Amino acid sequence: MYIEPTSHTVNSMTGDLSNSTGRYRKKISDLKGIYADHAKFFALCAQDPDRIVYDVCEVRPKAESGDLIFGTTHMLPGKVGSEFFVTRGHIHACANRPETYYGESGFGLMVLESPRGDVRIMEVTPKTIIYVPPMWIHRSVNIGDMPLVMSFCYPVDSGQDYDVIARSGGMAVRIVENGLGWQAIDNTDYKPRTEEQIQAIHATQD
Ligand code: S6P
Ligand code: ZN
Repeated sequence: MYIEPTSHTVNSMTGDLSNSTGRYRKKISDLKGIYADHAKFFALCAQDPDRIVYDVCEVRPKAESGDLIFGTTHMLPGKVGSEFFVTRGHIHACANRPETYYGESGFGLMVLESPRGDVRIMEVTPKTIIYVPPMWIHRSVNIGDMPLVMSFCYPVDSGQDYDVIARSGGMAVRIVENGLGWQAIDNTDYKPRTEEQIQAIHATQD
């Protein structure tokens, strides 16, 4: 009648999680339309379409409201032109569901954007917890030259809306290498959300 408690070991270097219930991988060729430099993107895909950008390993108990999903994201280092490797990014389909991320190894950023276009950029370093509040679009970026491993935890009934970013022409900022380190630059393709689009996101809350 009660769910059995479980314990899981995180390999901070590889992101492997013991007794996980699922995993998936995103290769460079899965990430079309995300990066600004299309020519460099297609060149990378032609060179090695199977180049791994990130792996997710998770524990997903039965979908009962009130429960959690938790796991790890392991991102390889790399760039498309000057733009660092990123995850697809999303807002939770039920947008008022929050999330935490914990830095296991490597150096990264969490780029957050509110429906109205406010941007926050948080550094993800080992032993740092990042709180992603309800209603924020979130995307991870590996700004280092080694893998970035993070663990995460969020409510089981969150879901992911990946189109929210594409509908606006990307997130408001892109994270690029500038010779000294990382820099956030404006995404020139970005179209701020209309009031109607903002209200549609708000309407997903329960
Ligand atoms: C899910 C959570 C993470 C990401 C993972 C990959 O809500 O934020 O598990 O799924 O970091 O990112 P993405 O944007 O491809 O789902
Ligand atoms: Zn999420």
